[in-house]
Amino acid sequence: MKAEAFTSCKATQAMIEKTTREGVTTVFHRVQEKKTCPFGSGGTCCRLCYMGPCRVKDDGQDAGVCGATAETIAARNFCRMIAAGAAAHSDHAREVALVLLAAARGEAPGFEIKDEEKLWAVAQDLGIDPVGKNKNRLAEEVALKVLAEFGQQEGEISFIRRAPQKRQEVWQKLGIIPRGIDREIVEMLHRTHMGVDQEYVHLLLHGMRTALADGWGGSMIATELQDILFGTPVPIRAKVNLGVLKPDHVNIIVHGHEPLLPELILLAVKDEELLAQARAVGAKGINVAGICCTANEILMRKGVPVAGSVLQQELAIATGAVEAMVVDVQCIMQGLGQVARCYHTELFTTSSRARLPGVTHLEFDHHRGLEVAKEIVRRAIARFPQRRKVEIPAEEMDLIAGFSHETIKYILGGRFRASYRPLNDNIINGRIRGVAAVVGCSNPRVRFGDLHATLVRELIANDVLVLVTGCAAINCAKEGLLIPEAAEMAGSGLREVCEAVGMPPVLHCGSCVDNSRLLMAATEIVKEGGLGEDISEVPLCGCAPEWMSEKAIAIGQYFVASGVTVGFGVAFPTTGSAKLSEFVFGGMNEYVGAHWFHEPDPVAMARTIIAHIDAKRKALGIDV
Ligand code: SF4
Ligand code: WCC
Ligand code: FE2
Repeated sequence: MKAEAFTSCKATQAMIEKTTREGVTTVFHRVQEKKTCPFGSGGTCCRLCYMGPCRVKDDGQDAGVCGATAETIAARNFCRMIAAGAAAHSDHAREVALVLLAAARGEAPGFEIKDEEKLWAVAQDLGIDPVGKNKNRLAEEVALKVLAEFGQQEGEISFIRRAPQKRQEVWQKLGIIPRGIDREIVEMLHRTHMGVDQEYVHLLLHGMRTALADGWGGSMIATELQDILFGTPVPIRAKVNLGVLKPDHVNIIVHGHEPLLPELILLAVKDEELLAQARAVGAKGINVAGICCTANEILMRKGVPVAGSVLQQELAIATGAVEAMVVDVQCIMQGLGQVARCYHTELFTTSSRARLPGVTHLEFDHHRGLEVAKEIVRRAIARFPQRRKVEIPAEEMDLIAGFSHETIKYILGGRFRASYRPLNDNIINGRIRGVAAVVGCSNPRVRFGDLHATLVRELIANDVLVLVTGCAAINCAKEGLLIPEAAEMAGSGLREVCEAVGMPPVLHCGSCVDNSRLLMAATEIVKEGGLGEDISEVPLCGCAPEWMSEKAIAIGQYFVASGVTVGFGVAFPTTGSAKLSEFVFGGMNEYVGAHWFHEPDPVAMARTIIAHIDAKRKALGIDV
């Protein structure tokens, strides 16, 4: 097996070769064995009832046993992906809200309210008067209000009111303002049950409502409450790629999505007693590194090194240098269990919602979270002497992260006149052509890391400022795109702006739930003035060239519903139905002023994004 065929990342290549040599199976090995099913891939395989399952051809004649047509089946499947993605982000948010509540009540040792400024801002946006309340009382009210919005049955979720007025009117007119987070997700599952909603536009409108309940609901709540608990990110330097693992340290990897337990592990590794134990087994210290969004969370706020993105989770263990890997929810591959058994790594599942067969379960309970964290560190130390077959790739790269939408304000506007004015002015005068969000996963069905890097290089060379989150951010960081020196690859306009303030041309805005920061950044641009009155007028575009998860579909749909056109690579789950594809790739525009597009080639995707940005500039009368 040729490792170069799968990735341009040298560290990944080395570990693919190592696992192949050692007879260990990873995602890169399995993907070769599994052929995709064209019906499933295009969205026209229905298994919603057992008169089927039915695979339906898109010939205008064929239908499932119940009479469901290709567009109905594909729409239902697409909407279920949105519901699952929204559920994942929102259930993560719920967990954070419960921890905030416990912290406010003094019932969660190790957690406290770190960012009072954010707490005040969030309280006000939730309609809570913060005046005269101490931080714990205020945090308690915020947590209770947010928790109530999950189960709210009528009215509107609060953060919707953060959006530009014109955007809210678009949603109002379509009747798609989310009433409560759980309600929209449940209704989406109900509507897509056999024999309920069978009109694709009607289905997709509720799909948008469900997605909005994620972007302006669950995801935004997760971001905001995590900032309250752990601090709003500011620019910070760190390192990325498997080379961050240390040969002479106990290595602990935190992987998954909720930064709750990982924050406590970071506290635990400072414990003198545990450090002494580590030294006693011959280690120089304890090194914590992240994978996936857990990595992004603690990178953004603490500068903790990132071992890799989603496709490197098994490979990290295969270095033979990882004593413990701690996982919680989302993007955890079951294959990890098998890989861990081939080395000395102890793998821990920690969420009450997720277990892996044959894997140690040590549940994170926020009432005794610090004890759980210490127990994990202790057990990691005990594994250190059992290392074998160690080979840590040399590759590591510098990066700067920490670009919250608040930070973008300071960095461009300065501490005293923090605003989006300079960004807007630079877009208007054409130094910055527009803004592209490059987000989402990595997928072994396309060459890992390559698509992100090729696309982003093309964008910055054409003066497009790039905002990244999730695994896309990690992949771009590995390519050296997240350091100020990367401005040398940018077009002359963007380069000038970056050099003036010392920022990279690609800004790391956080984890996947932090895509909500991008909604806020887009809103700030609109509110600053001069670039239209709605998000759909701003020269902006979103994309996920290497996407794979249902969460990515939910994110894409809330961007589109918020007025940002979004391109996806790999394959697209509506292509089995021409009618549905016409709607999502075009017709949706008439409803929300934005649409999806599908483009597997990264250079072509960059061209489409640039053309879209140029069209928006033209409409604003600022084409230069
Ligand atoms: Fe087939 Fe209709 Fe049942 Fe789907 S809902 S499996 S199309 S009969
Ligand atoms: Ni978000 Fe995609 Fe990574 Fe998982 S961590 S793999 S959803 S981008
Ligand atoms: Fe994520």
